[in-house]
Amino acid sequence: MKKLVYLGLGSDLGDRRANLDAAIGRIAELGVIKAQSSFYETEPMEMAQQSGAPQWFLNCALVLETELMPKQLLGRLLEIERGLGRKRPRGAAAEVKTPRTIDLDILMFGSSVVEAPGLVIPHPAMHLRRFVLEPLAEIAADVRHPVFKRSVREMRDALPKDSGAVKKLAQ
Ligand code: PH2
Ligand code: MG
Ligand code: MG
Repeated sequence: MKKLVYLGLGSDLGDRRANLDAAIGRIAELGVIKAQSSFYETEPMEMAQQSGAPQWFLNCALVLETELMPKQLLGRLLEIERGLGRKRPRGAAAEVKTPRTIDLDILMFGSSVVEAPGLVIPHPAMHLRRFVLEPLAEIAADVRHPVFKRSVREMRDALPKDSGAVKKLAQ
């Protein structure tokens, strides 16, 4: 059965735009991309201390129509991340967030709620993140969070002022 899936993409390492473009090309093989947001330069949040000024992220959001099930989709997204050079630290180091060539997050999967080891949908932090909600509101403003029952627009408008700067780039 076809489902509409909402994805968040981010990169803060290497050629960020090329990384996002390559990821979008690969994601298009998993179904039909129904909508793509603008690209946003976003202030890094929750990242490990970096030497020098931390690199800002490039973020965007997609709506993907796919026949894949959540676990299958996660597996394919992780493959794409690895293919684009994403290195995931193991053990204790996995707890701190370090720069990544590409990060592909399932934000919502239709109105499904999933809580499995390694996969929680909706993404547990999506409602707190301006770098997720601004791009997503561009393409899915009226979609409702299946747990909080609030629309993406409502969640975006409820973010505190200091939830990180985002700058929409011209197309
Ligand atoms: N992703 C994170 C942590 N912090 N900050 C921004 N601006 N953009 C991101 O995509 C991002 C982040 C964890 O995946
Ligand atoms: Mg993420
Ligand atoms: Mg991720």
